[in-house]
Amino acid sequence: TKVGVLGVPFENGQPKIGVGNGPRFIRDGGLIQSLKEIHAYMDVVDYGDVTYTIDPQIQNVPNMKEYVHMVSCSREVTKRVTEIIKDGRVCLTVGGDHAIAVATVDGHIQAVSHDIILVWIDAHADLNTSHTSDSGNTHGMPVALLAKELSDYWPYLPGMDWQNPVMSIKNLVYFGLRAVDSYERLIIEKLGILAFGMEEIETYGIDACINMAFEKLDPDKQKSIHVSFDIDALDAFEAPSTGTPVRGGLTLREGVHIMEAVHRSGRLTAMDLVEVNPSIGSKKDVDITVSAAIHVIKAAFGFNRKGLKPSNVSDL
Ligand code: DIR
Ligand code: MN
Ligand code: MN
Ligand code: MN
Repeated sequence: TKVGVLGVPFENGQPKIGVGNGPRFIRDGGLIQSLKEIHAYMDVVDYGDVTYTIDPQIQNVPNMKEYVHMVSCSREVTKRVTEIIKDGRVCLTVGGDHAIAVATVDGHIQAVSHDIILVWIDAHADLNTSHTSDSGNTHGMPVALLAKELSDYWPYLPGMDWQNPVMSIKNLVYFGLRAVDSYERLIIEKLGILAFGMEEIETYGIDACINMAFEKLDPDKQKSIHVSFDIDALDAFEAPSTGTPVRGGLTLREGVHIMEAVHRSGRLTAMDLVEVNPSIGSKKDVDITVSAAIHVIKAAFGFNRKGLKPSNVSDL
């Protein structure tokens, strides 16, 4: 397996400082080594962190805080993600807040020239537009920016011309929802978006939910998969160091179970792990959150809880 790791220390999509240190803490927590230890064929390249300069031409947009930052950073992230995937690597992007996912999904779509499936694992739907958002925080907007079904609901977005809303909401599935705003709920129901919120996960169990999702979105098993994993999808006890924790969430085991199924599909092409904020909580909280993030990532890239067979023994 060839993996490319990209850090995006972006924190202007929401008001809490510290989430920009996510990439550093997750690397220091042993990310690269943990990936390399999954099995003997892991080929991991760390592409470092994305840097960007503000484009002075870009104007702000009402009710999109730090819009200019988001646009300037996104341009750079899209380019880098496209390059990594075109190099034949699965792109793992470590955030940073969730506003960066507009660019990672866009970069993925530009690299593969066919439909993708977007698996959005989050307590929140991130489906607000600048008109519906109560907070004006752009990390609550990425799915709405990507969805072509919602393109008419946006004002003109200067500097976003590179970003075509090419993603159909028909290729999206949510896992872990439990803090959904009223207009987000309206859109989910009106457009019939596939969503396994906490209630559905309790009703059917996590394994049935992930199987239903793949069967519905990609019955021919041909599309490449993008997973956007907001660490706040996990329960607040499992991942306390995050900007908007919500109780009653996924266990780490459920998060790992989803990612093992994604790995087994063989079609993971890009994954984001976002919203780890090392400035929130105690040192122990930060350690728990970072290690949860690494567990989820390892499962996505083939770590198996059964253990590995010794590589020099053909028959056991
Ligand atoms: C809320 C919170 N729906 C908003 N969103 C968060 O600000 O739009 N997303 N926390 O992760
Ligand atoms: Mn969230
Ligand atoms: Mn999110
Ligand atoms: Mn593998």
